[in-house]
This record gives sequence, structure tokens and C-alpha cells, in this order.
Amino acid sequence: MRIAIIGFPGCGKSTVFQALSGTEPKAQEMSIATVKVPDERVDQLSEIYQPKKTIHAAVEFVDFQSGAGLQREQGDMGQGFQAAIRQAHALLHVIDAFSVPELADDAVREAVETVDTELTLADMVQCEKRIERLHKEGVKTGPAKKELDLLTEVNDWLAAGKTLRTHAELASHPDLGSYAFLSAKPVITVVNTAEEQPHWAADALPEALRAQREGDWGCFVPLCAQVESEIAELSLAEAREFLVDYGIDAPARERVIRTGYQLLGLISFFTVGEDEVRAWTIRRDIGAREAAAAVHSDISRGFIRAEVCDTPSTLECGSFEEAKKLHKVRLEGRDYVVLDGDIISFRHNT
Ligand SMILES: Nc1nc2c(ncn2[C@@H]2O[C@H](COP(=O)(O)OP(=O)(O)OP(=O)(O)O)[C@@H](O)[C@H]2O)c(=O)[nH]1
Ligand SMILES: [Mg+2]
Repeated sequence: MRIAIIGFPGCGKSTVFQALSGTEPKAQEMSIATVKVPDERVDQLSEIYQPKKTIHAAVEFVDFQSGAGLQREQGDMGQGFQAAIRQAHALLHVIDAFSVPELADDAVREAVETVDTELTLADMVQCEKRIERLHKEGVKTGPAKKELDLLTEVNDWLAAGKTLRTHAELASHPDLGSYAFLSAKPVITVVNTAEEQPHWAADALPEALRAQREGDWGCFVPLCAQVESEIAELSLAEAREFLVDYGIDAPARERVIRTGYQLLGLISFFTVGEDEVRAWTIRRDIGAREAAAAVHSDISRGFIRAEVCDTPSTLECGSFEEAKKLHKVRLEGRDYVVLDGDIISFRHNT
């Protein structure tokens, strides 16, 4: 999963990047940090197996330097920046609420409206270009006509000033996937608060504005980047102490990644053994055979059965092998919907 950090110049993007990754962005246009997805189930399984390798799932965060990213003026989003955020699965929009603590809600309103307009306009430009081309080609029938109709629907929605993420059907339409529309991407809105008000809540925002950023496609996450970037440098034990002092339940990294998984509909399953204990990230609601492809396409192709046990039972039994002896491991077919925390051993032909 790749998450692109966007926002006005000086809103605290790089500080958030530091809070999430524990590393400073490099002095270049674009910095990428790969961050281990915290998951204590992986740690617990690793403790049992003492494997040669323990591999957590990973998330990539991308930070852009000022000139390369969004500007306050409209229509200023560079092509390179657009192309880069198009490749992200989700956007993380940082909003400066720390320099104007008493006007935090106004700052959020302005930033959400401006940035959503910007994303919408970029999608419209892309959409109109394609529509124009299809008209020029004089398409009347077939798949091209279907595409034209679909894009016209998209364009009408955007022209009404609405983001695609608020239109679930269009946002996830399989025929539109290749466009990677920016306003269709799930967005985590990080409200970068001042030290003295870490518990900003979206409650006071007007309903219409909240609807733009809250729901199946979005979520507000208040955090004080300054404090959290310092916490990110501490050891886990020290960090916990600080968090308690500030009344924060989990480090920014955990809160943001958890939110990202939720918004993107992602879950983890695990494979275990003496060589390796490993977490795999998949979309929720997919079958065992499709999930096997995360491990290897050959395993998916040659799929016979999945041996499945949940993590708590496995831990209770002491290992997957013990769980098998105690008849806690189930045999599932290709269409079994994999659940978060399943431990799976795939039987396959190669
Ligand atoms: N008080 C306070 N200052 C902050 C906070 N977050 C960021 N800052 C400060 O704001 C300034 C800008 O932060 P950056 O993280 O560099 O912002 P940026 O969005 O990466 O800036 P550009 O890359 O130049 O667009 C720095 O001096 C930070 O120390 C915060 O939560 N509280
Ligand atoms: Mg920066």
C-alpha cells in the first residue's frame, strides 16, 4: 500500500512523514519511506516459531518537497506531482491547524475545499481530454461508446463540484481503474493540531464538509506532528509513557496505518513456519484461491485446499501443527472468504 502525503506548503507534511516513518525526508523532490505495519499477532507468532525471518506487512509513505507539491493557488498542480500521486492507493492530506489553533475549523474548511476542488479539476481535465478524443474518433457503438457514456457520467458528477470518492459506484468502477482518478482515492485528513489542543474533533464542521471527507472513503485523524515526530524517535517503552502523558491511545503510525487499512478494505493473513513467519496484505472479501496469489501466482494456479486456523486458537494450541492435531485447523476450498488474522497453509500442485 502506498500513501501520498499532500497539503499546502508548510502545513507540516515532512513533520508528519517523520512522525510516521521515524526518518527525515531527503532533500529531493520525492522521498519514500517503507514502514513496518505494527501487528502484535505477528510478534506473538514469531515468538512461538523463532523463525529465521519475521516479515511484517509494509506501507509506503511518500513526501513531496514544497515546490513539487500542491500550491495555494488554484490550477497549480504540476504534471509530475499529479503522476506521482496517481500511483498512490490513498492520499494523506495534512492541514495546518497548529499555527491558528483558535481558527482550526476554518483552516480545515479552507484546506478541504481548496484541495478537493484541485483534485476534481485535475480529474475533469483528464476526463474531458479523453471524451474529446472519443468524439473525434466518432464512436457510436461497442466498448468505446460504453466508455464514452461512463466518462460523460463521471464528468457530469465532477462538473457539479463533487469528488468521485463520494460516488461509490463510479469510484470503484472496474472500467475506470486505469484512469486512477485523484478525487476517487480514499483520503486520510490529518489535522495537524497545536500542542495544546491534540484532541480536535470534526464534530463542529458543517455536515456538507464532513460528508466530503468522512465515510467509507475518508476519515479525520487529528495529530500533533511536532510531538509525534519526537515520539517516533523514542524506544517503544518511552513512547508509551509520552503517549499516556498526552492522552493519546496509540502512536500516529499505528493510528494512520489502521485507518488506511480500514479505508482501503485491507486485511492481513499469516503464513508460519520455522523459516519464516509472515504477514500478507489482501483485500477483504476475497476467496482463498485469490488470496494465495499474494504469496505466489503458482500457488494460486495450482490451488487445491487451504488449511486455516485463526490466530488466537493457534497461539492457544502452541503452534499450527499442534492446532492440527487438536482438530482446530479447517480445510477450506477456493471460495472460502479469508478473514483478518487467519493463518493459512496452502495445499497446491506445482
Ligand atoms: N508548533 C508546531 N509546529 C509544527 C507542527 N508541525 C509542523 N510544524 C512546523 O512547521 C514548519 C513546517 O513544517 P514541515 O513539516 O517542514 O512542513 P511541510 O509541509 O513539509 O513544508 P514544505 O515541504 O516546505 O511544503 C516547521 O518549522 C515545523 O517545525 C506542529 O504540529 N506544531
Ligand atoms: Mg516538506
